[in-house]
Amino acid sequence: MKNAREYNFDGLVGPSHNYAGLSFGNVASFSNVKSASNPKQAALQGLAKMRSLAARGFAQALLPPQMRPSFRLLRGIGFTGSDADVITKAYREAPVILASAYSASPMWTANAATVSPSADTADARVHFTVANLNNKLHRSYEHVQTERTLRALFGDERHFAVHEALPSTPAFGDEGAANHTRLCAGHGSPGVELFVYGRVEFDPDAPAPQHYPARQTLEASQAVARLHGLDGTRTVFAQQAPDTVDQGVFHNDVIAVGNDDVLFYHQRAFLDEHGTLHALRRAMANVHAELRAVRVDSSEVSVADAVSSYLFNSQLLSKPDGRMALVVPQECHENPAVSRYLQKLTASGGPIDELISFDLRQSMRNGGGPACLRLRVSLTDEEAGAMHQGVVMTDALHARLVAWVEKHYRDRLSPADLGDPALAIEVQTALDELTGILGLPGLYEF
Ligand code: SUG
Repeated sequence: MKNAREYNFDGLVGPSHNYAGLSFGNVASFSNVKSASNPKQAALQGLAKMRSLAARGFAQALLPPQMRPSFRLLRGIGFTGSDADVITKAYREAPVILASAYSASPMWTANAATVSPSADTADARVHFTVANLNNKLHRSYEHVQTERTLRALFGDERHFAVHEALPSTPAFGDEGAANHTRLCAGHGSPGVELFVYGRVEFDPDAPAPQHYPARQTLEASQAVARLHGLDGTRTVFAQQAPDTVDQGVFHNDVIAVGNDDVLFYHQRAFLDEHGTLHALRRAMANVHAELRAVRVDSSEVSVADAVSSYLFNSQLLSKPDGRMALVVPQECHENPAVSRYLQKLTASGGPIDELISFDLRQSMRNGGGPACLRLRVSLTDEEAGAMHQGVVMTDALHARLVAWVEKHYRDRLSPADLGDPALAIEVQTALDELTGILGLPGLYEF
């Protein structure tokens, strides 16, 4: 077993963070449509989480925001002229598409890619498959920059393999790590990879949600497992309960989270709860680990409470004493049933004995909690040394980024502001400067 640590790569919120109601099936996104956002506060809230977890000794890094608006998207659908012309025309004729081109959704890096650590893969490299996010227009073009970013950070092919996104078609709907969990005895030893999907494209009889879209297909999950060279005896595929998706559980990480040998999940997470646990236990026996399942009953926390509080969109982090901390959004304390449950959980003598809460309200209003905001990458010491170092969170980087945000970000962005061509120039100026701070020249295709 090698010495390995889990790095959390949080998405740095971009300067165009806004509420455009673009994610049908995501209750928060729909509820806050067209309200004004505060990009400055959003970025500072995210940075505060990163700094605080780094200060606790957890390995913390970041993924930079993407360039916005996407002129490639806007010009590709027929808006012409100068950049200012393109924005003005798009705002007049297709404001929802302009909002899609301006979306700061790459902040939810749990959807950037699926990652398999080197302990699990056939060629002993860390594998990344960039998510195509093809279910929503505003996320469907993220993969181009995400691939570029991951190659800039993990360019050393002796240690890392970055795969481009799967074919962008409904059969291969892929939302990345939000539907993937790894269970293991320790980060440096082989683990079991659990892929959770919402529907099956090529089986018309398979159950599927009726109201909201299932964004991840079995076919996509299987493709990622193949690309990463995973061992079939240590890979489990499980379907989400379709009626739970219909209640707003648009990714599995809204209803379950795993870490080391612990799976913290809601009773209604999986279509076949017992079958899923059985498959996990059998697979974990192959890596000499025993599953510790922490099940939350509907009688204690309803699916509706789980969705509104984002209890399961939490980070489960291993502490040096072997216990685990649950990183929750503050909304969990504001929901009486969830707050009661959490008090009981931490006093139960089980694996989770501490809560760490953050105010992530700006992201939460678009349906993104602590777990959405981070991509987990387990790295051996050698691999950690081989990645780009400029994105690793330190006090010094935190201070520079706070000053950068204070300088460039607006504290109010309303839907009408997206029609102002000056915003595009502000975003470009900010991100250009960011490449210098992070030591990533050429990160963006201007
Ligand atoms: O894809 N919201 C994101 C939230 C992603 C949360 N990620 C995880 N659960 N891992 C989404 O639905 C809203 C954008 C808007 O409406 O402006 C949005 O894209």
